[in-house]
Amino acid sequence: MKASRRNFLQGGIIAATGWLSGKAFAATPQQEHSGNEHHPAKAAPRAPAHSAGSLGAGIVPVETPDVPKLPWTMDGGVKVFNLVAEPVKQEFLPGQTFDLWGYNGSAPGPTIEVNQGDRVRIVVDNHLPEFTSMHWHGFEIPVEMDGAPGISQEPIPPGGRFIYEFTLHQAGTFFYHSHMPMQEMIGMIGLFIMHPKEPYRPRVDKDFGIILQEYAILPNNTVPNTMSMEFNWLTLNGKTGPACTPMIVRQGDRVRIRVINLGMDHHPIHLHGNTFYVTGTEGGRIPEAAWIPGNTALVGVAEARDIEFDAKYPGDWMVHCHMPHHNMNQMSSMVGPMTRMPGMTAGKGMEEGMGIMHQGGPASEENGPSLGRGMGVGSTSEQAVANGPVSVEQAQHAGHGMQHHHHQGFDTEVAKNANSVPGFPQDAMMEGPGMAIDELVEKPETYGLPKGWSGYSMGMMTLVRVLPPETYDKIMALKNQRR
Ligand SMILES: [Cu+2]
Repeated sequence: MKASRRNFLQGGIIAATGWLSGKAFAATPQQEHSGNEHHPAKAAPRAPAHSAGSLGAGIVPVETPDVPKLPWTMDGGVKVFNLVAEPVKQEFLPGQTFDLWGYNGSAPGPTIEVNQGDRVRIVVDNHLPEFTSMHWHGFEIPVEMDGAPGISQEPIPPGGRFIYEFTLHQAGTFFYHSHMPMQEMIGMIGLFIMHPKEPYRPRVDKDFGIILQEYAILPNNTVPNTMSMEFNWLTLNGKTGPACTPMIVRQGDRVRIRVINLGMDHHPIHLHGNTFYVTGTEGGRIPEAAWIPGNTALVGVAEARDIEFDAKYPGDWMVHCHMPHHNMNQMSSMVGPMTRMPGMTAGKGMEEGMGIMHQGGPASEENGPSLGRGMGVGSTSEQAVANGPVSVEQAQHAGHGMQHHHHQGFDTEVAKNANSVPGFPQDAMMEGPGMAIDELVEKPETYGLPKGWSGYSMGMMTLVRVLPPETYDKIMALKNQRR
């Protein structure tokens, strides 16, 4: 392998020079435009393809729960990937499917996993109805490959293709994303893991990757409002609690979790019951002398944070964003008293929120406590609200969960005088017979969780399950059966 790497590099330089020698923005061999017709990938057949293996000794593959890996083919010494930018249907929760844009049928897009030193070619096909461009976030690669539309390349037109090719000398947690901001907000990002040649010390037994995203989707809509500044769907790897697949760990394992964030908010990611060290950023590995212990890592927009810990303590440990509004699903229907008090207005816009009043004062009857919040449809008292996180039918289908309250002698989940209590509702979340959907989100990774658990998992919330060997083996066996 090493002997032939020199040849890959030479080949790459020729390819890059070929692009450079073309006129700026002119079609070149690496930029094929084919009008509006969609065509199957020619340069990168999707099968047969490699999907794992070929990592350095002692390095474990990254698991990205609920997100597929992107397979590749070899062309000489070059790993060839094909990413198709396209509209996708993404199911955040059972029965809650939204129209996003992503890659290869998934938003976020599939995870790319390579080794430090690899030469990679990534064929990007644009099956969107508008221009796009792919940026390799944090990559130290030639500027012609940077994916900055109008600067380093002409954007890729609908039906077009751009072939990126570069050699990767870095290692760490990186990502790819569309460089069109509104496309970023409708899902267009994916993890790009570069493994080091030698495993980091101490080496880990489990390595996970999580992408944080947020969407503003009005009730009875399926398309995110990418201009909104408020968000009601918060996702981990394109799923929202309780649909996020738990991370399964054997007690005693050393665990790494890589978290990246692309959205309009920063997310303090908190791990219960364990102290971790932040061992890496979007720039790569942090020297051990600079590791900082903690249990909450603030993952800013466009940042990556790697955390590592020894999973000493058995238990189902929550991992979640600690922004309270980020632990909710479809919260616009349940913004406190706004949904409850007859005659209260809601959904006042930015202008009023900034104090530009056309009538009345901020706390006047016209504006009310909703001023500037812009919650819009679903939070007004004049409209029927039909946007709970899960339909009653689905909850009934699940057949248990928070209904255990009834078994304990409660007639309803809320007190009879609830409407007269200032501040109500807060954690009622969804009224009606239960919101636990254990059976709908059941999978090997949820084996053995307490009945009704799913009723308390919302938004950016998942679990690291540190399991004794028997339970760990049982879940692995269930996973193998499912395959
Ligand atoms: Cu958050």
